[in-house]
Amino acid sequence: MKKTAFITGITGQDGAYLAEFLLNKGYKVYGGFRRLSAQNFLRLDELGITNKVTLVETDMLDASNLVRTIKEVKPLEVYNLAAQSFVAHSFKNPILTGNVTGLGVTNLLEAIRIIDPDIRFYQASTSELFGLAKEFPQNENTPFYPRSPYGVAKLYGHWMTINYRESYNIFATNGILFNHESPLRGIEFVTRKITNAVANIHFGKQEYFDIGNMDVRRDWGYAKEYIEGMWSMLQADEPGTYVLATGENHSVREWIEVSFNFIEKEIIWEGEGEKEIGRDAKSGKILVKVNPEFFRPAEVENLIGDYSKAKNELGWEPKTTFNKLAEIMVKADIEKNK
Ligand code: NAP
Ligand code: G4F
Repeated sequence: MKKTAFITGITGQDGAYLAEFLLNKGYKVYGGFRRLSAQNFLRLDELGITNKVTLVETDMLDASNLVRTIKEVKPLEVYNLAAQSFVAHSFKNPILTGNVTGLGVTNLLEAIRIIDPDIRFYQASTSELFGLAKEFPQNENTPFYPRSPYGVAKLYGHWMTINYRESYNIFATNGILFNHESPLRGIEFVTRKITNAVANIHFGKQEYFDIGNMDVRRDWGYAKEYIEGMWSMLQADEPGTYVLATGENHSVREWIEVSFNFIEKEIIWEGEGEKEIGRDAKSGKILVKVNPEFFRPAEVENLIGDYSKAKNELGWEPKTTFNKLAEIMVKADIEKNK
């Protein structure tokens, strides 16, 4: 008989890739989506799998709906990927973020506890838990210090997952994933914002783009590889916590420079702080402008992950380098913007 998985947040970047991966493994895949005034299956459409998954109307805010869904779907594995996942937005919507990204986890865990505690549960934890990081690189034992309403909400979800494991013996696992990107990444996140703008500039559709703090550093990997790690975590003998990362980090500034290289432009930086700009070395045209609108009330300056536990216990390793990831994303955006 086919294994059944339920993915919350199937319309998001990771949800779409995970659905594709599980379908290829022979799973029957159910995906939770929110009712919106206009449907949003763009990523599933892009992967050509909208008709291969069973879409179920769910909202992380409605516990009764989650109980009904778990009862009807009868999944063997549940992947909780739904969240208000944009850190900047969480400063403007802290209560909504707390409800969806934090309490939503408990709504789902309660549904599992009530209906079928043998379900294996994956919680999408995040490197944002480390925030103002206390050690470098960060691993499963590094102390947490979240720096945004999003980070705090995820910390709550992280600990609830551990609590349901310890209190009710549920196979409940946390994946602490560092930033992972792809051509399906939301346009508001910095990597995709940049690769999309670079493609627009290439075609003369845009002159320049605004940016926030370019000196922050992130450990960026390729989303398609990270969702395989999620699946591996639920196939392990025991539930636990695993970091997935690349073990390398780079600044936003480097991401900009590398992305422009693919359209054969070199950036020369001028000025400082809010006055900084990036010019095309050849034409002298301004291509990048710092705009304080994109600064955050509190910043996570520097993250870098140690994935050795995942490597040793799950055999998981990242494969795509920083340059290759930028190439994949710039090329995909050039193709889409043609
Ligand atoms: P994403 O693209 O923003 O997707 C988030 C998903 O959550 C979307 O399907 C969204 O639906 C859904 N959602 C939002 N509010 C909801 C609600 N009230 N009820 C039901 N669904 C709701 O995020 P992602 O990049 O795929 O990330 C997947 C998960 O991993 C998230 O939990 C994120 O916080 C976490 N994470 C991501 C990264 C990363 O670098 N990508 C790293 C660590 C952890 P709509 O399409 O309707 O908005
Ligand atoms: O791309 P970002 O918005 O991602 P952030 O904040 O690291 O969060 C992402 O990764 C987390 C894992 O660590 C996930 F949990 C979370 O759900 C999300 O997927 O910003 C990255 C960095 C930040 O420091 C931000 O201040 O880039 C900086 N940045 C500079 N200029 C910008 C911009 N970020 C955005 N989005 N837009 C800018 O113009």
